[in-house]
Amino acid sequence: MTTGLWDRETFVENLRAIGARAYHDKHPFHVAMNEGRLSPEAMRGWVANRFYYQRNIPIKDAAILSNCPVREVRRAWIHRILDHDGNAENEGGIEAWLRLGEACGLSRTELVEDQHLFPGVRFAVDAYVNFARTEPWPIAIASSLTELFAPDLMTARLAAFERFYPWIDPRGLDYFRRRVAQARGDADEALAITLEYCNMPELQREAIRALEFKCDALWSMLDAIHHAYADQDNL
Ligand code: AHQ
Repeated sequence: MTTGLWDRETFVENLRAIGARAYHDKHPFHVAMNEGRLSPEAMRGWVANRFYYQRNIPIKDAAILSNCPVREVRRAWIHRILDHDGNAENEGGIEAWLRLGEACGLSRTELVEDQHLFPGVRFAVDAYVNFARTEPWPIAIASSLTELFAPDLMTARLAAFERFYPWIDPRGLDYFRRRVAQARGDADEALAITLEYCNMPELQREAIRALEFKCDALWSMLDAIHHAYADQDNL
């Protein structure tokens, strides 16, 4: 990569190249999921462990807000908390994920009490929250740009759930149906902020490293889940 300031197109190209190489859509566990090769036990394990990620997203976003002195950015970013925590009108993503758990045969208690949480998932998610707490707010925002690659993955996942996992009550899939559009909007918003505020060579390189870090966090969550079910012959 060159040493000077990248123009917008080059910066976006370099960000997208990280996803093309390292986003978790290529992880063998997601490949197996989207090919319909996961057992109900492995699917339930993934739903239960991903709940720990989902419940920490608003905490991560509140950390970014608490570090950000720019009112315009806070006004744009703050919706992410209610997107997950919900309010009187909208149940929010955490509630929708609990319903996904019930649709897979997990109780709300099992998810809320993290009864199935693997150490590797806890550590990856906690590392992401701590990254948001300790990195400069534009760099923490850049780490959310994995969402540039999420809509295609979630669309493929939805199709796979409907085709290969009919035992999952389809009403539990509301989370993903809503999230495809939300992820597109989130990614556009985070990209605009990153392009505007990562406006020096070193900040652009830090944004690249933030996206690499986040891809590694998502990847290592799946490593822990994949390991737990690796004895199954189709994984
Ligand atoms: O459901 C996901 C979600 O709410 C978020 C928030 C966002 C962030 O702030 O880092 N990232 C993210 C992601 C969600 N789903 C993942 C998936 O594979 O279902 C993808 C993940 C992401 O791409 O970062």
